[in-house]
Amino acid sequence: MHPHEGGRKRVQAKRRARYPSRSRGASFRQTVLNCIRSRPVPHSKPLVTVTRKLPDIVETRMRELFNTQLNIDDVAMSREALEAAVAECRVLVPTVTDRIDADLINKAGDNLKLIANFGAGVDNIDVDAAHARGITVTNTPNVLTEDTADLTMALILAVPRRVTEGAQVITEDNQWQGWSPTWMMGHRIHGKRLGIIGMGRIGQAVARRAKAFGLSIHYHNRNPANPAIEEELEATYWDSLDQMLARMDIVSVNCPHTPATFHLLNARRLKLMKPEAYIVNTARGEIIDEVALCKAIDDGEIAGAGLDVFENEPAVNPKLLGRPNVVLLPHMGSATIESRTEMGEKVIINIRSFVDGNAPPDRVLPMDA
Ligand code: 8YV
Repeated sequence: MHPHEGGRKRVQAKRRARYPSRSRGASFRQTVLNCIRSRPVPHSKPLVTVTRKLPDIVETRMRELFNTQLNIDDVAMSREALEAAVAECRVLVPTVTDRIDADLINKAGDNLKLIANFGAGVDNIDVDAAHARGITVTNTPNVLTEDTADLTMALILAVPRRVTEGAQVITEDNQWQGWSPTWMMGHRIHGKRLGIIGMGRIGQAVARRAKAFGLSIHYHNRNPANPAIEEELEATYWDSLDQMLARMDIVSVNCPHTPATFHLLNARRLKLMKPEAYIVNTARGEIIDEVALCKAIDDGEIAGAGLDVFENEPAVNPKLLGRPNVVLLPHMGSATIESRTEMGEKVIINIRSFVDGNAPPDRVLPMDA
């Protein structure tokens, strides 16, 4: 054998292992062509329009993955700007501050195929109109549950225990005259009854916290919760919202805003509540008739309110302002870097699955589904 023969055979064997088709006689060029043909054809990146500034880490990833139009200034897009966006983009990423109604959806171009909402609630979107145009709608459930429940609990504590009122006493021009046995007395929450309207994910997370604070859990929902959950929370189901309202010390609104829950708490229902009862809302302002709520507080029909959401955001009924028994927060239930980042991640997963031709995990189904 030639001195190099053994080496050449080893190289040929290696090549055969690497390029099996060559060993069957196909030319090297053919092999390369086959490889190229079997590679997925890279499709152009979809145009994704994001209506508000999102956490940097989310925006960076979106720019890597998609042809992304960002709103760096974070000024809410005008109606005209939204119309121009939907006429062009393949995916729209709106937030609670954008009204994606039937009129806007009907102005969308044929390209628009997905509305990937940055938020769990989709009352800002006419989902039926989107479906009628063959546009898929997704949202971002789960990831904001715990943070929203924390903020709800903060309001459940803040109103009866006069937390913001107390915090205003010690400011730079310290007004505090010193401790007194009868000053800043609020009301105990331990042992009181909490009535939760809407026992979904957030309602249950609120119930878990409230139970640990010694509140007894009552709830109203379209259907009773799973028996295992009722047992865990020692929760009492009220089929009648009216009857529940009349017996609660604190009422927490945790249901979505739909046509069925618009003004669910109207003047008549607010009158059913005990005059010592408080109301907390971290869901949507539209669920409570805000004018009726102001009147109920004025007339002493309820003892106070803790509100994170309002009927006409960002406007707040002036009658709610400057009251010691009303704590107001600017829609910040999910405002943690963790929630907002995970909401962004969900948006990205929904878009990617959709673009890849798969069903996005957080599809919003038609209302009557
Ligand atoms: C979000 C919310 O901040 O997700 C929701 O439904 O209410 C908020 O926590 C807001 O909707 C983002 O669009």
